[in-house]
Amino acid sequence: MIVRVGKFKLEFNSEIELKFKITDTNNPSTRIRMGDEDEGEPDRGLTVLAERERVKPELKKPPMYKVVLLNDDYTPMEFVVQVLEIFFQMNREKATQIMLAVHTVGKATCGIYTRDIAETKSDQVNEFAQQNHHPLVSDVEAVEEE
Ligand code: TYC
Repeated sequence: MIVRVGKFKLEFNSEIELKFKITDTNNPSTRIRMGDEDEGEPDRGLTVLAERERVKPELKKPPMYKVVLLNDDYTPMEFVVQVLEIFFQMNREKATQIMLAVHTVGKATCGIYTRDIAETKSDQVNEFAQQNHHPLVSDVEAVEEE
């Protein structure tokens, strides 16, 4: 018996068991031709379908964290606006809007980041406020996953 597998032409003179794996994932089926084409023999072979490879699960998105700015009664509004401009790259208009949201609601999100970046930003804000003798505090909160 002659078996073609890809480029190979194999000849067996007794019964055999073949085990193989289709590795070309773009082409999930392959023809195993049996019967020597060169000798004009008919193809008594078969088409083999690849078993679906267990697909690796997609990489999960990292959990995200909000940097939240908290209201207090003493930090000057102008200082809060500057903090938002410096540490969260906001323009004056956006910074003023967020500062007023904190002032009226009690807290507001200034940005969403991966954990390390959120914690670093929050630490930087708190440090900067302390250095300038303002009680302004920010905190980090996990974003709810959907
Ligand atoms: N409430 C402060 C005031 O009236 C202003 C302020 C805004 C303070 C936002 C903190 O995160 C803050 N001066």
